[in-house]
Amino acid sequence: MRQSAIIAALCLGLISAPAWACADIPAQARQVQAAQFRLIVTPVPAPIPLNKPFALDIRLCDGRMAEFPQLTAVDARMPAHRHGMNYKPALTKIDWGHYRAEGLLLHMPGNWEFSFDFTGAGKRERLTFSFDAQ
Ligand SMILES: [Cu+2]
Repeated sequence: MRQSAIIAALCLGLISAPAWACADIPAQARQVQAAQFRLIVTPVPAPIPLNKPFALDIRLCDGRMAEFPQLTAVDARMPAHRHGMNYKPALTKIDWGHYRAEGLLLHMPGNWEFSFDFTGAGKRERLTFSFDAQ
């Protein structure tokens, strides 16, 4: 009886805990706070290179895993120049709240805005951060 209660508690803990320790955030990661979760984006390689392809490791933290929205698109554009990238990144879902975007390339120096589009619970949300490519 006692043992089964402990096992049940462990199972509940595993279910509600994030798949990834959100405390282990790389120094090169960018963080964006949303209403229901925190977005953590780590470039690979880091820092983001200019004129070379790179990937983004994308994780959701601090929320209930079961309520994490789906990441549907990742993009980057230069607001001042009104253009985007010349390549469309490929987005892969690795695990619940864990994604990888491949094939991004910033083809000129200056201010870029990264965007992350989420869909969940019948609503859409876009999170962004800016990056000065040099
Ligand atoms: Cu530009």
